[in-house]
Order: sequence, then C-alpha cells, then structure tokens
Amino acid sequence: MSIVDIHTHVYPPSYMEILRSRTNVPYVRTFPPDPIPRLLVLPGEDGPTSTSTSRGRPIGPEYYSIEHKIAFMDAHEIDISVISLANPWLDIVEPSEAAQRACEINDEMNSMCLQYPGRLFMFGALPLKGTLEETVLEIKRLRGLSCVRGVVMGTGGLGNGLDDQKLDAVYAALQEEELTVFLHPHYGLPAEVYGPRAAEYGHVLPLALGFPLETTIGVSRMILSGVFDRHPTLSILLAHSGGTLPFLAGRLESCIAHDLHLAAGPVRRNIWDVLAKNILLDAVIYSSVGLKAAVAVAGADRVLFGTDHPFFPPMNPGGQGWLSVTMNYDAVSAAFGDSAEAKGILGGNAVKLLRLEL
Ligand code: 5CU
Repeated sequence: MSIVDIHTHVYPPSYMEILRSRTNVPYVRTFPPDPIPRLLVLPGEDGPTSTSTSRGRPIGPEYYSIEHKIAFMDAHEIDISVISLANPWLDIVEPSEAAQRACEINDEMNSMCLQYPGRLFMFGALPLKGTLEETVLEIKRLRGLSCVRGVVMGTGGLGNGLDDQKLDAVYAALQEEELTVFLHPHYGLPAEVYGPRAAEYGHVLPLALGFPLETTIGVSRMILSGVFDRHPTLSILLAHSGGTLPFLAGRLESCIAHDLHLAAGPVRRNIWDVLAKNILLDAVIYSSVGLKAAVAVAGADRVLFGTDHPFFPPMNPGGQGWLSVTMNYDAVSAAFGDSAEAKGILGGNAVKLLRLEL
C-alpha cells in the first residue's frame, strides 16, 4: 500500500527570491539579532515587533529544498507527495509578469519532481493576475508537463472570487484537460472579526477558523453560481477537509430550498450530488470527528491524506516528530482502523483519482 500526501507545499528557489526581495507581506527577512529568517505570509501579520507568532514564523530549507521534502517523506513513511506552490501563489506578481512567472515556476517544480521519479507529482500554479487567455494557455501547457496532476488555486480567482462568470473559461479548460483544482485558502476573514485582542492568540484564529471559513465561502459561491451545473465533471479538491462544508452542507441546501430569489432562477444540482461527484476532500483535519464528517459527505473513496508540510513544524526547532502529521495519521486510524477505507484515504484514493502511476 502506498501512502500519498496530497497537501504538501513548497516555495521553490525562484519564489523564495521573490519573497526575499519584498518589503511588504508576504516577505522573508531576518530580524536581528535573531539570525533565523522569518516568513511573514498572512495578511496583516506584519504587526508589533516581537518574536512571537505575530511576526511570522521561522523559515528554513524545509520550505524550499526538495531534498528536505524527501527526507520528511522518508521520516513519515510517505511514498508519494503531490507538491503545490504555497500561498499566496502568483497573486503577488505583476500582471505583466504573471504568465512568464507561472511558466518558470511550474517548470522548476516539474524538474524538482523529475529528480524523484514516481515519488513526486505536482499541482501547477496559474497566472490569474495576467489575462484570461494566458491562464487558459498555461492550463493547456500544464497538461503536457509529466508530473502535473492538477492546479492549486486560492479563492480570489481573477479578483472577484470563484463565482466570477469570467472564470468559466478557466473551469472549462480545467474540466477539458482533466486537471483537479486544489482549492486552498490564504486571505481568511477580515481582521475585525478576531477583535482587539487578536494578537494575543497568535495565528490560531486566522489558521484554525479564518482559513476553513474562507474555503467554505469560496466553494459555496461556486455552488450557488452554478459552476458545477455548467461544468459537471470539474473536480475540486478542498483543503482542510472542505473547511466547514461537511458540517454546513445541510444548512446551505436548506437555505437554497427556502430562498424565493433562488427559486425563481435555474434548477441547480443538489449540493449532496455535487459533494459526491465533484468534490474531493483532503484529510488535513487533525481529528477523527472531522474526518468522519468528511467521509460522510464525500465518500470514503474521495478523501485523501495530507500533511500541510512544511507548515506546522515541531515546536522545538529542528525537531523530528511532526505532531501535525501524527495527528492526521491518528485520525485515520481512530476513525477507520486499518480497513480498506483507511488504506484508500492514506493513498489508494489519490493514486486512482490523480493518476499517480508513472
Ligand atoms: O502557518 C501558515 O501561515 C500557513 C500558511 O500560510 N499556509 C498553509 O498552507 N498552512 C499554514
């Protein structure tokens, strides 16, 4: 049985150069006297001068070295990883440079994968800041890169979110090229919702709640705007087990069924049907409770193990045991033991759904 990690990020060296050259978030720099560089990535985390989590996180080679990725995989018995550029992807590049950057970074990551044949595959990044035509062209080009199995996307789309009708051309190309969209959050919720004491809570509220709610809202807007009616075989892999979608799907469906405005519009597919046919969920939820909910809505054959490496490293610098990884392994084991369902979640589903044979 292969163990496959489908939620695992990298900032390839050329992207690190971009991060090091910037002075506003996201950026990487040192804060003397501490010699260790820090990554400030989340909107608004360029806050008070302290070395707490309110000023980013230490960043080392685990974020950009493919050798470190492989060492991490070996340490955690992960056979295959489907790597993706970490947030905020190409959202930070100039529109005029987007297409070329996408091409270079995707080629760079494909070359990284080719160094470890059969162990690394990837989700490509899209030049969404460029023109629509450039994005569609990159999707077509990505299909020809041997290690690419999908694309990673945030919830911003072209600037107006994932229910923007202009994105139909992008969804159509992704559907046609059979590339899975790995939908991942970055922007979270407006800072005000966390209140004036937010800095006291480090990254907990934006990461534990802001990220999943952003994903939930993003995919709900896709459902409401009929994306899955117009693109019935489009495949979307939702980060963090779909945010709160498994828990709230019934409420969403009920609100749709009781809304007079929507009742006057086109007939749309039932949310449970979309969940069962178009949506894949990762298993990055750290507990058997959330994992069982994910399986209940998407099916045991559509939930896929992940780690979120290199984020959530051990608290002792340089530490070996990644609690974030063992929590996700333990959740699978607590919910499904070593059943066929567990084996599917840990790797079999990804091999099948993402065509991970050489
Ligand atoms: O810790 C974080 O900020 C993050 C992040 O930015 N992206 C991610 O995928 N996980 C954690």
